[in-house]
Amino acid sequence: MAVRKAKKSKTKSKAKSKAAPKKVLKLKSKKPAAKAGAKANGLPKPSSKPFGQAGKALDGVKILDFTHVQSGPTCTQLLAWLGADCIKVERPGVGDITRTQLRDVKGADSLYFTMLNHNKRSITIDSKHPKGKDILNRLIKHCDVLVENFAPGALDRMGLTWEYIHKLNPRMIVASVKGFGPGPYEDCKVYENVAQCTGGAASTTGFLDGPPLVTGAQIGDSGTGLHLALGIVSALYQRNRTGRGQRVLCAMQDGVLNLSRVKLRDQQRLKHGPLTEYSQYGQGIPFKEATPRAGNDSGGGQPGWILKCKGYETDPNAYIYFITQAPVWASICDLIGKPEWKTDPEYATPPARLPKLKAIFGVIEEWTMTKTKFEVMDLCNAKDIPVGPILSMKEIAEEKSLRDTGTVVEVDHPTRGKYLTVGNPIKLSDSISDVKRSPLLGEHTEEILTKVLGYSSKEVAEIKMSGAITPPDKPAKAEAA
Ligand code: CAO
Repeated sequence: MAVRKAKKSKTKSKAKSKAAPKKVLKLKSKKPAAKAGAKANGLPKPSSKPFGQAGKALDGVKILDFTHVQSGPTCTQLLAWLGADCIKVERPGVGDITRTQLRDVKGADSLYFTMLNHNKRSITIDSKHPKGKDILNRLIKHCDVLVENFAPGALDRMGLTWEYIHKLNPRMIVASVKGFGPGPYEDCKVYENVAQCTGGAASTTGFLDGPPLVTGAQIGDSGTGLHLALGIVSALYQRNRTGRGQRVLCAMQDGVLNLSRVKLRDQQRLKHGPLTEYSQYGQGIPFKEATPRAGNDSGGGQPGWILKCKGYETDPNAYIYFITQAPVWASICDLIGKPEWKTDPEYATPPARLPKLKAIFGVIEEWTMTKTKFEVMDLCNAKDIPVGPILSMKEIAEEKSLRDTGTVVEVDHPTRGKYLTVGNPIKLSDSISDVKRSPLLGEHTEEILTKVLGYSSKEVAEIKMSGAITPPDKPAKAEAA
């Protein structure tokens, strides 16, 4: 193997050296390298401001946020944390349906809503009202990106087709989450678990002898929101060259499948024999046509399993994920009191261990059950053995290091008081995220109408009277009286 690699690199360097003279000539014809570098790609001179004090990554980007529930709001919240001005349009009197879903504090926006809509401004507009449409037209002209995750066809039914938006503002990027891409299911409404099931996650999650399982991580909603955010930032970058907007579509099925990529890998490997790292192989259970559910087997080449720790009888999270990584096998044997396994040919090599993984993990578990999950963590990490304690949400909420990095943040809210949220998991050294509470319904309606869209106070009064920004059952006239 090593000889082959060396040969390859020799061939490469030969090819390079043949092409080299041309490049040297080109460079010579330019200005000195340092000066050319400073002007590369038309970039400004590197800022002399301290890191973190040169604004935010997406400063100046204006988002018309037409999102609701989870997938779309996750995306726009990320963009807002990165500095974009996010104007969330909500239906008068109702708002994003999650404001009232799973409510824990009477009369206050739910945690479902508050934890997905930080750093945004809220404007209420009836998008089907003629005056509401006028406001939306102004917003479309003002903003760089429209993000939506309505049911298929809903945006068109509001009159906001791609053709209409593109004509009004050719620079606008229109980004959508839908359940499915074009095809037989494109008109279907989709929620998280539908996406997990249709994207290949559920059929490959759970135990072999049980039904398919959905996972607690919101890979369909938040996962697709993440994908969409990358699509939007890329479209903004391309717009710098082309000057025009484009459509960005992320289907939740596609997003889940992207995250289940290794399972499609395994589907194809099945043609060439059993999947030896799946524990059913060691148990002599034949494989069928499709990638099976693998329980807690690790997805990669290093066998792993969840093992009981001290206290598991009463604590549902007294478990640890234990990986029998080959290079540290000897350390594992010493730690669990099985030094003889280091040299026994039945245990010494990964292929010899594969058929008896269940029994091996059983022996390791006898050891882990004598320790707490944190003791196992400390003992194993001291020997470079990869393990992961099963952390409860309570433990995560109380974890100091996550507070210190801003990954878990305490936020104050005028109607619900203090609550915990997950801050921006993407850390940029020159664009520091601060987490601001979610807006109350319509909190910024007047501010946006006057300061952003330039309506006069007389016009705002007229708009209010028209019912375009107020709930239908509470006309502005009655409110004013
Ligand atoms: N003014 C007036 N009408 C408004 C409005 C506003 N500001 N905001 C929304 N509406 C209207 C829409 O126009 C739509 O009306 P029509 O159907 O009559 O045209 C209506 O509200 C409902 O919108 P919707 O169809 O998106 O909402 P729903 O509750 O019926 O469906 C969901 C919800 C999530 C299933 C659907 O939006 C969907 O499939 N979205 C795409 C996939 C997605 O993001 N799913 C993730 C959801 S999180 O688990």
